[in-house]
Amino acid sequence: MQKIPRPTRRHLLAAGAAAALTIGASALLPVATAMAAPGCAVTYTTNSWPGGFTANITVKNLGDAVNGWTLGFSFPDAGQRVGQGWSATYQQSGQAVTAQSLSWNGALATGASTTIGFNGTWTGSNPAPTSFTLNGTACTGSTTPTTPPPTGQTPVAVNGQLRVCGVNLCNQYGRPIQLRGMSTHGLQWFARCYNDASLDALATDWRADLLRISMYVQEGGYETNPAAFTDRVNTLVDEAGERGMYALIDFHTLTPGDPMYNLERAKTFFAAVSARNANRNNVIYEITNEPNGVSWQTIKNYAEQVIPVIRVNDPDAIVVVGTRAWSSLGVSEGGNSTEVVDNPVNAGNIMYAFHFYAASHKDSYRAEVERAAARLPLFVTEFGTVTYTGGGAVDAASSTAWLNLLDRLKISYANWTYSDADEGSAAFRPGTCAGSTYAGTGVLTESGVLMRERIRTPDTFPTG
Ligand code: IDC
Repeated sequence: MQKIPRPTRRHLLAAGAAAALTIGASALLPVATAMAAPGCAVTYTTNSWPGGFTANITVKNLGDAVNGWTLGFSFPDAGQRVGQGWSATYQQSGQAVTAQSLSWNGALATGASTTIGFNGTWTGSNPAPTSFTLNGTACTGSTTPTTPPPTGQTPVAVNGQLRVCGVNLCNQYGRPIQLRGMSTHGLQWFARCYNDASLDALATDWRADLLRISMYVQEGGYETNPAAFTDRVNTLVDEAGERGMYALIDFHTLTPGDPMYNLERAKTFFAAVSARNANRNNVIYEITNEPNGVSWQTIKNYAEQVIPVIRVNDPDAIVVVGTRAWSSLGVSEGGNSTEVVDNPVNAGNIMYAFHFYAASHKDSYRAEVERAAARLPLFVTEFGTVTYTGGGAVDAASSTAWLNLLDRLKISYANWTYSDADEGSAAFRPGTCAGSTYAGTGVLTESGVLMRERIRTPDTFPTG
């Protein structure tokens, strides 16, 4: 077999590849790069049903910056047709299709990506196109970062793309499931707790299904450096995906309690993360953590402005909407779930958040959850075993009553927090994240021991 030299930096530059490519990144390129510039990388994914499909296409520019682009590809089957599209102007002639950029997404810097899509129809079969061009140059690169598709029996491998069915969270087989996992603490404070060893422990020792990525917006969070926090979230989505866990992207609004205060930030953030993660099947979007001091109508208005921003890029992902009074379905401000049942968010494939802290919220809250769960798809995106301050002693009896209820109703949950914060709700003892050991019970607090025990019991994910 002919030996093909590993591409050198000079080869890459001579071939017109991105100057921004580092030596490290060059290892990700196909060996053929030595001869031809990759130009671009494309991922094309579809959701298909008899006669119809939705396609999402992520285009990554690996060549020089462009200002205006045309993506070209051919359908393998003569019966495949482009219908209504978004984020590009589509034309089809025979089996050849072009998608032309719009004014707002025409500029693509080296290394930048954009996501477009369309609804299509098919008659014979619906295979994905096998080659693409960007402004005439063949797209032979690979989209990076690439997360190898999870294999084996991980939660994402078994359940695939989730969707809401009735009041349940359902897997790719349309069967109700419960996801059990942990929430990060604020990324601005506890980034050191989310590393390979801690995430390995979460996936394999805790056998968690879910990582909630808690990105505060205020308190030194997103608003102080949107690009860096967006990157950090995307990296954690990849880390969760590599381990076969779902990632719940939490836009952690808290103070002020009016989500409208962060509406523009939310639109910017969710446009970015939904475009970046459109082709992944492990992402769930939580658009506001704990609205408080505002009406349900205000939260609903916020949701109806943010959800379309996500859906344009990632039409099939589940979105979770926070509820009134710190996501208590209104209860902590004297209301109840009827306000949501009577006036639901005008969007499909959504769930409503419920939060509790076991030492503070007991029977009356449990009764309301049981009542609401018959009518609304609920997701406990955050809860603690302690008081609502995040501190104090573990209330084991109330925590167990809650967890039994959630298990019985198949309500998914994430526990606050997978961190070594010096407070009762944290799973790790203070100082743990300065070390390298996360598995086992030696590093855990009382809350951590209780939660690990519950989360690591075997899942029952139906596959038929
Ligand atoms: C708490 C943290 C604590 C931090 C505080 C303020 O545990 O270290 O100082 O936030 O940012 C929530 C919130 C969550 C709170 C948690 C405990 O979603 O941000 O975390 N809690 O108070 N709702 C109810 C309780």
